[in-house]
Amino acid sequence: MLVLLNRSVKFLVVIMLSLCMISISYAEADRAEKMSILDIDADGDVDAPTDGLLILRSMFGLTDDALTTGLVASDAASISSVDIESRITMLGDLADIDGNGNIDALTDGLLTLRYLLGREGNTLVAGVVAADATRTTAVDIEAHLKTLMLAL
Ligand SMILES: [Ca+2]
Ligand SMILES: [Ca+2]
Repeated sequence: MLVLLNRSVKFLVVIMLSLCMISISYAEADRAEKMSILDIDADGDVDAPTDGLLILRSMFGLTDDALTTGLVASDAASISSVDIESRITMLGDLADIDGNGNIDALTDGLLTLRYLLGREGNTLVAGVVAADATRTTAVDIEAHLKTLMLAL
């Protein structure tokens, strides 16, 4: 009887431990999602009205206050325009969404913003892909943007 009880306790401990492991790995996956390099204002979410517009404004050449005024999410960690600029710089060539070798507001910037607004297919790419782009189809462009949504 005691042996049986002992076994059940061990069994329970094993179950409890594996449940713990499962919730830990879920928590990690959650955190990883929130570390997208497109989360420019570092508030934990990738949003069109903040992160998308910050990227677009930066591609238009805006810096400092002109870049950030009115756009940093209210729940964002206090983040300076310098930090925001450096986070956008970190995107580097990844921000060349259509893959033509240049980072342009009217193509790459608008593609990013449209994607964050939930557009897909033709409504994502129509009119905003450079003539010399290497990624031209909605499928290719969505795939590239999707990788940017993932953690570094
Ligand atoms: Ca954000
Ligand atoms: Ca480009």
